[in-house]
Formats: sequence, C-alpha cells, structure tokens
Amino acid sequence: MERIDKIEVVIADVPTIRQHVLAMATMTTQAIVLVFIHCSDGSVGVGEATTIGGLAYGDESPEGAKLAIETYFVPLLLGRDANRPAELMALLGQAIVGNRFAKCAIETALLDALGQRRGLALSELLGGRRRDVLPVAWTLASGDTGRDIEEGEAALAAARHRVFKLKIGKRDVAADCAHVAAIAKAFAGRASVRVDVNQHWTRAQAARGIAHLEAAGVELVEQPIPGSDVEGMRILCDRFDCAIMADEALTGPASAWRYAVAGAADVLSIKIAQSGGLAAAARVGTIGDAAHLALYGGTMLESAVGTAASAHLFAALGELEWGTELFGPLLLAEEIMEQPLVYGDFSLRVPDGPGLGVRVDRTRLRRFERN
Ligand code: MUC
Ligand code: MG
Repeated sequence: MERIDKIEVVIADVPTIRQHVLAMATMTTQAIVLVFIHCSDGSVGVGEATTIGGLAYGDESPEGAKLAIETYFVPLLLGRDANRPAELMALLGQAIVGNRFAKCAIETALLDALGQRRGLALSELLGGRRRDVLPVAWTLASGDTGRDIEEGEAALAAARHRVFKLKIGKRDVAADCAHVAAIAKAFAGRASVRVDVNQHWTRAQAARGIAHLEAAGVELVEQPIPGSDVEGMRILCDRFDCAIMADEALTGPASAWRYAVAGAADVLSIKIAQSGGLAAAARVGTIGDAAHLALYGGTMLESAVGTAASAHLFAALGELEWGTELFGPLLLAEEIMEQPLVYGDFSLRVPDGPGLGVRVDRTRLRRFERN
C-alpha cells in the first residue's frame, strides 16, 4: 500500500490580467489555494480549493480552507492508504461538516496521485471520456462597456471564445440592462451573450431585469436571486423563456435534488469545489440528467489545477448543453504551471497524461506564495 506521508497547503496571490468586477467583489489578484499530498511511493498529487473574493462569494475562504485542512483533515489522513480516495472521502464526510472546497482539493489530489500511479488520466478514473475538447465561454467583467466589447472582439478574432458571460448586479437594474444590451448588439449574430447576477436581485428586480434582458437577446440568466429563494427561482423559470441557471444554490447533491424537485432551474452549473468534490459534482450532474435539466460546466476561477480537474469530470459527464466556462487560467497574468493548458478553436483541450495531466511549477508558484 502507498501511504499518505505529508499534506501541504499553499496560498498564492496571483495577479489577474485586468480587474474582474463582480457584484460581490472586484478582483485584481486571485488567491489560489493548492493542496499537495505526498505519498510513500514518491508520488505527489495536487488539488485546488480556490474561491472568489475571500468570504464575499461563499462561506469558505482561502485562509479558512488552509486552517481547516492543516488542523482537522491532516490528522485524519496521515498514514492512510492513498489508493482509496472514495473511502477517505467517506471518512472525511463523517468527521467534518461542510468545508466543501477543502474536501474537493483533497479528493482531487488523491485522484491525481492515484492516476499517476496507475498511468490513467483522471477522466479515465471517473468513468472514461466522452469528449476531448470542451467549449469555453469567457466572462466580460472589466467594469466598462467599451472595454468589454474590445475584449470580446479580441477573443473572437483569436478564436478563443464566442460565448460571453456578463457579470451584473452591482449597478442598478436599468444601468446593468443598458450595458448588456449594448454588448449583445455589438456581437449580434457573431457571439452569444449570457449574464450572471450572482444572487444580487430581489424577485421584483429580477422580473423587471429579465424582461429587458430577454428583449436584448440574452439567452441565459444565472442565479438572478439568492439561491436560498427556491420558490422565487421556480417562479422565474415559469415566467420567462430564457434559460434560468442555478449556481450558488448548488452546494452538492442534496441542493440539486431540492432544485430539481421544485422545478427551480432550467440549467444546473456544476462546480467541483462548490459541490464538495468530483464525485459529489458528478452526482449533481446525475440528478440534473434524471430531472431532464440541462447541464453547464462552471468555474470558481481556479488555476490550471482545479480547471484541469473540472475538465476531466466534464469530459466524462453526459451532455453539457450549455458548454463550460473553464477559462480560469486565462484570467491569471502569470504562469504557475510547467505547461499551460491548451486553448484554441473556442475550446479547452482536456489534458492527456496520467492524473490531472498538469504539473505545478513550484519555483514559479513560490513568487506568489504567502509566508
Ligand atoms: C460564478 O459565479 O459563476 C465564473 C465566472 C466568473 O467570472 O466568476 C465565476 C463565478
Ligand atoms: Mg455564477
């Protein structure tokens, strides 16, 4: 048996290519949280617990995830059989409530090491690939309409992205809708436009805003109102033709089931960390499938580690009708991997090679590590 010998948690503040303006936070750096699991055969698996905007997005912060892993996860895991990720995740599930991002990082690192040991890509461990490339949307969120249009034009010209997600909810509804309408007009017939309100509207604001957005040609509205308002989401799904997507609402299989039963989403955004890990995220997908909901591959703006892990899962899932937004590494101004992920032809190539198929460059990472 290969034992778990050591677990390291690193937080690295990596600058973004421009300010990223979301309803709940403006990012100029991303706090990347990486977990390295060292095994007795010399293999090292890596996973990611990155979130957005400290505690502004969800209830786990980078610092909290590091503290939780070092204080509570490590004593449960040291010396255990590294070849049994599912058993170890069950152990963590019994001993530790919540902490989904931390759990995801541990599970990813264990699967990465197992894949390296067995010579299998993570997607093979997760059931096998149905696809080798994934369509990738880009988020226009510079905070300026003209700049967003320029950025979208460049992405189209480079054949990088032809689906744009606009982040709204920070300004008043009329200003946000005017911003979206201007961008939708600029790209009409060339790219599609979606919005993400990140829970910032009330029911009344959503009713008003979505009517405007539909008229502007927006095809999908992500989490317009708080995820806790299941009934409000159901009303919006019934009322509007454009697709309504659940994101923050989905904190694992139980929440997906609740949403499916209530008819409170047309589309589920599957996120590995928000779900509590890769296996839990796969179950969110299964529930969506069973309820005839459409699926989408979401991101928490992770580095190539979490992005590759997500890509392996999304390559193995059923139909992803709305594609993915696995662009996290492209938002980072600095490379921290030995080799970058490969983007092109409006897609991300799912990495080949054992495990995650990507390796962190520890020398590059060190420049951004917190002490
Ligand atoms: C979210 O809420 O979907 C995804 C893209 C982006 O810019 O932020 C994330 C989080
Ligand atoms: Mg979202």
